Parts: sequence; structure tokens; C-alpha cells
Amino acid sequence: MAPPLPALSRRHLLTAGGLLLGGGGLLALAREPRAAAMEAMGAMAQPPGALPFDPQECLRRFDTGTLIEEGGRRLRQFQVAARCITLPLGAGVLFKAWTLNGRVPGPTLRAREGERIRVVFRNDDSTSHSLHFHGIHPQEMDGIEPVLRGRTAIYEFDLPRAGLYPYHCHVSPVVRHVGKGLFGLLVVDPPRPRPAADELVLVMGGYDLNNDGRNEIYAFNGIPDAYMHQPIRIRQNALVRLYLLNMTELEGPLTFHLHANEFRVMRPGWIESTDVLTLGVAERQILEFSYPFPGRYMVHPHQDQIAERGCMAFFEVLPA
Ligand SMILES: [Cu+2]
Repeated sequence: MAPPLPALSRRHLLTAGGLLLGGGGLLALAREPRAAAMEAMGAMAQPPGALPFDPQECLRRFDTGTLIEEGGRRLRQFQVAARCITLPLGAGVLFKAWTLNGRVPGPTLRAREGERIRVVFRNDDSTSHSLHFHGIHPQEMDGIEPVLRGRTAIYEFDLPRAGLYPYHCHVSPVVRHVGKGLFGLLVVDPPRPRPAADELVLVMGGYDLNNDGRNEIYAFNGIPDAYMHQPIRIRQNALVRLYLLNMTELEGPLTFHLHANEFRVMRPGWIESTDVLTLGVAERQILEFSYPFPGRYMVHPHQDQIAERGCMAFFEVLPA
């Protein structure tokens, strides 16, 4: 059973339509409370199959794109499109989500170390968006430039290192664009494949329904309690490999906890080279780095609401 929400109950969110106006994220509008309530009732009556995407697909599907040859060069091409959908978040709450390929999180892209990828990003939404990939690439592939409605952008770069790389929209306010669903994961496999396993993807996220700067609802893979209603199936003694990402804006660090069991964390070779470091109060580390490409690069806390209130800088990297 879903626990009550901390600040506002879901029922309260539904009935107090006036609270929702500032957000604009919900379809429940103050001027049409009755219509909104009826729409919400319709959502509650929907069976799980009526969700706009299947959470089980988010869990297990990897998009390996299409291998193409171009000018004697081989690359792996992906198609990603941004569009708006209405997401039933349970208890009658309808959220106007921004999605990549119609789901939250976006597709889990998968490639191999040493490959070159091309992501063809089409913006089918009415608002500007972009795709910013974590990892090493030239400035022009960094995805901070807004892609206008109806336009297509191409992000193309080499994958020098295996690992897990988040991607997300970087249009300001980033906290809103990410909070409305524009994020996903790129899995870069090592040259020698890892041992066979039951591979799963879980992305933690939050929803600020009324734009008050706080999340009211959270989810693994976009739909609250999806795997409470339809549990994740794994086999006894079978190796499970979990690709876990936290994309919850407006919060401090989150933890991930497994009941009645323990897990290993695959750190060697990954933690030695990372682009995000979690620091608790007064913790510290010495970092070393060099930039392989000239250009201008942002540096900011990945708490984007903090970054956008002044904690932001550029590195200007001049050509050698
Ligand atoms: Cu966006």
C-alpha cells in the first residue's frame, strides 16, 4: 500500500487544484476541478496495462541502436525523441511528463568501449530540450545548447571507457527539465563482455507536482510503486547485475537498500575515474584532471537547483 505523502496527500493534491497552478505539471487545473477529477478517476480505473509505457521494459530493455558504415567508419546510431505524455502516477494523479522515446527514464542506450556513437535527437515537444551526456567528448557534443521544437540535433562521440553514463536534458531550468522526466542511462560495456547475468536497470527519480521546489512523489523507473504491483522477477542463485542511477532532483544523496541480502559494488576501474563525487558535510578529496579538448566547460554541483543559484563556473580551455 502506498504510504501517505509527506507534505500533501495525493487526494489533497487532487482536490486543492489551486495549489497546482504554479506547477503547470499536472493536468488537474484549478479552473476545471471537476473535469480534472473525472480525468483522475479515469486514470485510477485504468488497469496497469493502460500505462503509457511498460515499467518492465524500462527494467530489462537495452537499446543497442543500429550499426552503420559511413565513409569506411563504423558507428552505432541511436534515435531519441523528446515528447510530452500524460503519466498516471497513481491515486488519480496525472502528471504532464516530458519523456524520451515515450518513457521515464528514457531508453537505456548500450554500446561498447572504443565504439563511436551517434545519437539523433529529435525534439517533438513544444518546449526546447537537449541531450547532455556525461563522459568525455568535445564541447560541441556537450548538449547544453537548446534544441528548438521540431528540430533535430546530432550528438556524436567516441566512447573511450566502459562504465555507466547518465544523460539528461540541460536546458534551463535543468531541475525542471530533469524533474519532468528527461533523463536516462548509457551503458558502455568493456571490450571483453562481463559474465552472463540477469541484467536490470533501476533509475530513482522524484516528481515536484506543484512546483514548490520539493518532490511529492518518487519512483523507480518513472511509475510509483510499479514493482510493488508487478514485482521484479529473478531466479534463485542466478547472478543479477543491476545498473542503478539516482536522478532525483531537489534532494540530498539517496541510498539504495536491499532487504535480507547484500550486494557487491563494482568499483575498481570505475571509481578511479568519475565525473560526479558525493561529498557529505566537511568530507573532502583531492582531484586531478586534464581536459582533452579545447572549449568552455561548466563546472557545478549536480544539485542543479544549487548550481542555478550561483554555484556555477566555466573552465575556459585554450588550444595547446
Ligand atoms: Cu528539456
